[in-house]
Amino acid sequence: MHDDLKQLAAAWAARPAEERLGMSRRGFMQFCATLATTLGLSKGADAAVQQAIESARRPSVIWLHFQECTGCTESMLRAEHPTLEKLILDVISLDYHETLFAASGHQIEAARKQAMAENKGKYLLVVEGAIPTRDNGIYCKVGNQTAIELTKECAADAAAVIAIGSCASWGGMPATDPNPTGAAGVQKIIDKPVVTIPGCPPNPYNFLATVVHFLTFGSLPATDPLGRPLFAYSRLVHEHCERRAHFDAGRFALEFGDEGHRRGYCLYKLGCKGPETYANCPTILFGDAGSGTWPVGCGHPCIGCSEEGVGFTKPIHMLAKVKNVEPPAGYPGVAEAQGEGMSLGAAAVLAAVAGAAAGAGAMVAKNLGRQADAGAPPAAGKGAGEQGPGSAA
Ligand code: FSX
Ligand code: SF4
Ligand code: F3S
Repeated sequence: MHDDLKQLAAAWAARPAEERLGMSRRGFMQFCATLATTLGLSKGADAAVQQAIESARRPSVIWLHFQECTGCTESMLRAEHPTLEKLILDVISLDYHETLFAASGHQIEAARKQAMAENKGKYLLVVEGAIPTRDNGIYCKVGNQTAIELTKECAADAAAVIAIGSCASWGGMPATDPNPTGAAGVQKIIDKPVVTIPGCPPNPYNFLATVVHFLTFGSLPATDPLGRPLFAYSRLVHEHCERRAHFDAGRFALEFGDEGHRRGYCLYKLGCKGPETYANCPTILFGDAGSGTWPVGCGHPCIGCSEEGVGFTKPIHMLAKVKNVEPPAGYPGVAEAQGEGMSLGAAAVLAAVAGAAAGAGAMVAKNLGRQADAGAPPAAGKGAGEQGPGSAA
């Protein structure tokens, strides 16, 4: 890097974190606290998160792209929360990213090798997109190396590996039958543990919280056997869906546009895969646009985009297998009005927080998107709904 640029970068890094991130001090501290809660950390851990984010030492990130639509990166960049893109670009040192880098060809490949050598054993490897395995992986090459070769090479000296999106997690859309290229997830290619953040695209806050966990503790968060962080994927979409009361009461939309659909009834009979899909979509929401901004909230059945064996595998309108069918101890309200959502950003982050904190808190998050009226439903009690994937029926 040119000396002037180095000085500029150093001066920028020396500024207070909230300034770098374009936030007030209060907003920054609140953000750290909510991320700590998102991760299910114990009381007081927000100070550690704050310290980690404030630290000028940014981990080097090598971000590979293979068979995919680039939606993971796009959704990350399109997040409306005022600080997300700044946070992700400021808190980490993105040293290689094919779609965001201005450089190309030998220049960018040299940058990747240099970043890997300089940060040996310390960098984060993020893989976006599936890896074709058929015919020695010839269906996806970058810089004359196959995706298999690149993944192995970059994973060898990585401190941690994150597969972002369903494609990198388990094959996703490119692995749809008959899967002509033998598309597979990162876990099939390397022996190291891989944290998977499935979803097509995944929620950027789940990725962000995972990175912040790494920054804070030097390790990745606890996961289920599929590598999914428990803070985000331990519950079925169905468990915290705002239409769940209609499911329990037997009120279903039977056709798009029918009376039940217009009234916001349950979409199970239109093929909603919420009952067999583990993800925090109903509580974390998308696009920082307030309540209702997730597939079911918009009136479309969940297609199980994050769940291997469901998304891009089961026909969209096929009925879902209903997991965790035992009734919970407490029920959400039946007839409360949907609110307009709280302020931008705050809704998404707080929803992420409470939603991911695993437990009754998820209902709190959903309620944040409603108008603060007295008719808010009670929190879900402990019951079958408290079980994670390992105990699924
Ligand atoms: Fe696309 Fe990412 Fe889907 Fe895949 O997302 S949004 S096809 S999960 O790898 O770019
Ligand atoms: Fe919500 Fe779908 Fe479950 Fe109905 S089936 S309650 S729409 S997740
Ligand atoms: Fe995907 Fe279903 Fe969530 S379609 S985005 S897992 S609601």
